[in-house]
Amino acid sequence: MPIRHDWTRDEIRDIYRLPLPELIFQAQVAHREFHRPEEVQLCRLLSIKTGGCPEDCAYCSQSAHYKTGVARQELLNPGEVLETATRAKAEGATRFCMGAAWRHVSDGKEFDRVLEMVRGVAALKMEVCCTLGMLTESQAVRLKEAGLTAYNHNLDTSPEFYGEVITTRDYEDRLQTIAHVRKAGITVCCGGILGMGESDEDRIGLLEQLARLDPHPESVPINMLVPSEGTPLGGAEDLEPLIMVRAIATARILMPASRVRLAAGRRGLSQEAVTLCFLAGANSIFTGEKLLTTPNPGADADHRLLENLGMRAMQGA
Ligand code: SAM
Ligand code: DTB
Ligand code: SF4
Repeated sequence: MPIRHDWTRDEIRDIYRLPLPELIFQAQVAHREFHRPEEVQLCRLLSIKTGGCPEDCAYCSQSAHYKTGVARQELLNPGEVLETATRAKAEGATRFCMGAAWRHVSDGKEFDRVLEMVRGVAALKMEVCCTLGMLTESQAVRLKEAGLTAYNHNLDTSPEFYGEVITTRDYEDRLQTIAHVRKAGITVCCGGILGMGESDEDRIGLLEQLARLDPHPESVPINMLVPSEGTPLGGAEDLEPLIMVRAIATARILMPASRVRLAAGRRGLSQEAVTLCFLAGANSIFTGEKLLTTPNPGADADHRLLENLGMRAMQGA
């Protein structure tokens, strides 16, 4: 099957609404054309600067707009970061992602420190990813020169629902940063969050935006909301897990060559639901006790899960 970038909303809706066995079958066919179905990439996240973010993302424990109990933490030292990355590599992770609760990157000492972290992680021969908020073209170029593999910047939801979740920056800002990343030759990691009270049509709208990017994002994280007390979405209703499965399978069919990540929210999914996500084409997870600020299944549990399924962690460089 050729890789397409001209998917229409109607086509995507038809895929998303297929009977589940047919949807998963089609996702499997797409998956096997581009990936080994028994392999899952293990990625490790680290929050390098926590809390106090000026943005008002309604799901986020790190927004300064809400009282969430997340302790603020200034930018870490490269030494501490490299220690965590080294440990993550020993636990089987091949990708290390550093997140900062910034609205955008500011030039100066702090950005220079991030560049030093990127150089250090790249020297460990791991894929290096950052998510630092909005980025200019020249900042993207400097990150690329430091050895950055990927930049994570999510569209989060459909353009129609976006305003219900975030008011401090718009969809167009997000697309701009993604364009800067692409232009600098860094791979794009871009996805969204499900379980924020959006409709099926919003989930289809998000997938449409992602699948119409040309090239597709090399990495597509599908997060399930981790409700954080104190945020406007702290009391959101639990998402039906099969919606994660449908969204992942649809993403797999639309963007067959991309890595689809079952990102946040695994603690809220049973092993069986996670297994269905793998069958639907997810081929990456975050490992380690913590995501950025919220708990995540530990590396031991993940290795046990993969072993039970007869699957294995993707090997690194
Ligand atoms: N501040 C940067 C930004 O927003 O671009 C980077 C960090 S931010 C935490 C990265 C992504 O994590 C968000 O775009 C969102 O999709 C996801 N995320 C944040 N909080 C979440 C939560 N409580 N549950 C699920 N996903 C979440
Ligand atoms: C993404 O899409 N998911 C990761 C990563 N990109 C940075 C972040 C998930 C954060 C979950 C909430 C937390 O731990 O604070
Ligand atoms: Fe800030 Fe990112 Fe959280 Fe939004 S998601 S409040 S930009 S840290």
